[in-house]
Amino acid sequence: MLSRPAPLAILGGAPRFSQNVYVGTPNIGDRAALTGRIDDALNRRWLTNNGPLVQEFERRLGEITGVEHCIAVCNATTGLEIALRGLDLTGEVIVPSFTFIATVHSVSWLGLTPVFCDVDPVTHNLDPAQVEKLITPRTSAIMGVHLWGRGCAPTELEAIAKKHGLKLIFDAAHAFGCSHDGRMIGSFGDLEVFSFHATKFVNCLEGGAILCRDAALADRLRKSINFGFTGYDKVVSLGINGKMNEFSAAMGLTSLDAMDKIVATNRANWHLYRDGLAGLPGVAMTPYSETDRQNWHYVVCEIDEEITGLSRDDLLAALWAERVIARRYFFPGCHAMEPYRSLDPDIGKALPETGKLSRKLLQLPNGTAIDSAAIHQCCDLIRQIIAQRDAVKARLAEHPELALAR
Ligand code: T4K
Repeated sequence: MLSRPAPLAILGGAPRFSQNVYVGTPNIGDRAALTGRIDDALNRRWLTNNGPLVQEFERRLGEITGVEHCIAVCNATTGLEIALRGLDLTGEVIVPSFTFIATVHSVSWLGLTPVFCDVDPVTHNLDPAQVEKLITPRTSAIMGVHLWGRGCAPTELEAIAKKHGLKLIFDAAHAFGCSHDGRMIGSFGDLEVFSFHATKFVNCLEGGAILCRDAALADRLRKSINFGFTGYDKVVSLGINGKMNEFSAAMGLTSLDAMDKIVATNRANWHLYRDGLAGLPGVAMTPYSETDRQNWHYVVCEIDEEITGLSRDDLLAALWAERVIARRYFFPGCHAMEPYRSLDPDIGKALPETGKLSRKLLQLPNGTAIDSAAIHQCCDLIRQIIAQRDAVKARLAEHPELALAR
């Protein structure tokens, strides 16, 4: 006789997991190698300011991406700000709203005006045709984001930038280790910026890197991450402190050693989710190219409420009750957050695809911290929650405190 599945936690059962299962649990790599590197740094008493581990990390980034100039920084957000400043931009920068808030804040932080552009519903990335329509005499740059590590139409955007005499920057926070049409991400546009935050598949605790192919630009950027110093007593330009420290580089190098294994795990997990959710009406996995290099870090699902009969947010609330802390990146879109929301309350009307995606997508846990049994449980839970949608909706209507903020 088949046993009945345990009641869902949102309906009063016990949570399926005994502790939270997160999107973004860090991959650690070889602890002994990590602590060995940290010990070496302590023994050297050289802890930051272009130390040997940072230099090695930069070299390794160059080998992986094939890009000549790789500048390690303390995080990607600061990297974006330093990069934008280094390009001497003015006026407006075209950006997606469907991204992490750091993309847009980096533009505003410099006193530039972010101009929101809608995304393509299939790629989730900037739609080049819409980008071109937003170019004005005030536009100085386009900033694309390779969301989920999938190339943001880089060749089309390079052509548009060239035609209009604009700078082109990529927020490549998600895209380390990925390629587009055979060319490594990191090598497109005027420059690209990776994130190595703890939640990224290769991590430096906090960290990032700016990559570019122009030696003069690289030289300028390198000075500006260190206050504009060129020697002990000599400052030649405006600068800030954007340096990566040695512990971060130790973590980054250890992470790079494990990179191939992490990618293989991510990829295998992604396929387990795909198989576990196969044939479930209204739930579609966002695919990755099997021909280009991918890091398979984000497991993205599109929930079609018309078919599932349950909204993405109600599904998420039920998963959270089970201690599966799935996410709704990037709800509600940057344009709907402050300060942008108050600056132009109607801008959402020009961003219909951003609005739709921000209500449909969810991301599931991936990485080396989750095993196949947990992935099977997550898939099983999604099936059960959708099968019991009427009870779930009734429960959330009775207990709005269990629902996610809209
Ligand atoms: N551009 C884009 C497109 C980005 O996605 C990001 C960052 C940036 C720029 C800026 O890069 P950085 O300046 O950060 O280098 C997380 C990350 O914090 C953020 O780096 C990332 N994007 C974004 C997509 O995800 P949140 O708001 O989801 O929350 P957070 O950092 O609290 O982490 C999520 C979950 O991960 C936690 O709930 C628990 C788990 N976690 C987190 C940390 C830090 C752990 O288990 N252990 C940990 O040590 O932003």
